[in-house]
Amino acid sequence: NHKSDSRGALIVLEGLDRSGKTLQSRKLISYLEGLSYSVESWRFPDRNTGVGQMISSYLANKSELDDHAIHLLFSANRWEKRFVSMSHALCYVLLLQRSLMENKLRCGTTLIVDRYSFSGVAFSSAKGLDIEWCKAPEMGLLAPDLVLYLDIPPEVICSIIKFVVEVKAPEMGLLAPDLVLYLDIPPEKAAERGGYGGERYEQLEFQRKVVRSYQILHDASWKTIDACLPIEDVEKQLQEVVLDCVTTCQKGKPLSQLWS
Ligand code: DGP
Ligand code: NA
Ligand code: NA
Repeated sequence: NHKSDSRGALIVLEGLDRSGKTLQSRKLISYLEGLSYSVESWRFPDRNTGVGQMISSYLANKSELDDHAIHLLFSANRWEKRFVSMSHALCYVLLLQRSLMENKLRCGTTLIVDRYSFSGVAFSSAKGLDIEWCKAPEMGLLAPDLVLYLDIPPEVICSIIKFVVEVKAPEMGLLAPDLVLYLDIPPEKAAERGGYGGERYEQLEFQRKVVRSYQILHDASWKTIDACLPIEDVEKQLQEVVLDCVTTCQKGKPLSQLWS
């Protein structure tokens, strides 16, 4: 069935701090909305969740955490947006529920995501952590296939199990983006931009290491854009590649998992 395979695109923006990701995400959203596409703006870390608040306090130097521990918190922050839990219905169908992210995409909504797992690996490996160790929590957590809270009538459980079997085993890992837009800026140039230095990682020497880590992660899904060009030029270039990607996904390009 061709039509039901049509979906939104998963598009990620990556780059050093102050490379212009947030501004360009906003511009992409209004561009796609102007063309009547269904589109949402996401960002990682999402500082609004409980985990996100711990990350935010760490970034503001208000708390100290072991490098491994903070790496796992950043990853957990992506996993918590991967799955839907039906806590309000007194039952939890984890993993076999379509993910929050996957659901949006399958319903035809394109997601423009400001940072994703690549930031996770680039920033933690820049501290000296092993790159494969950094990738591991992004690739696939072991989780229960089904957890049912038993305080509901058996008939309801039966219908949930039936639903679960029909949905089939979904992807175990985080979703791979259809397109990674890398906003390329020399660390020295980024440091000259306003607001720099406010958070933990915004230090020139460290950002130089992040660039090297990003270079290792680069693959065919990446598109590098010169972030030193005037804002309007960056905007134009992004619009072109994004439109192309959205069209391909509309035609039913299958979803895939990150680093699998
Ligand atoms: P932002 O809100 O985009 O300015 O990101 C906050 C900072 O956190 C920024 O310096 C990049 C860094 N960062 C983003 N995601 C991750 C991650 O998954 N792991 C680590 N270690 N750092 C990250
Ligand atoms: Na930042
Ligand atoms: Na940003």
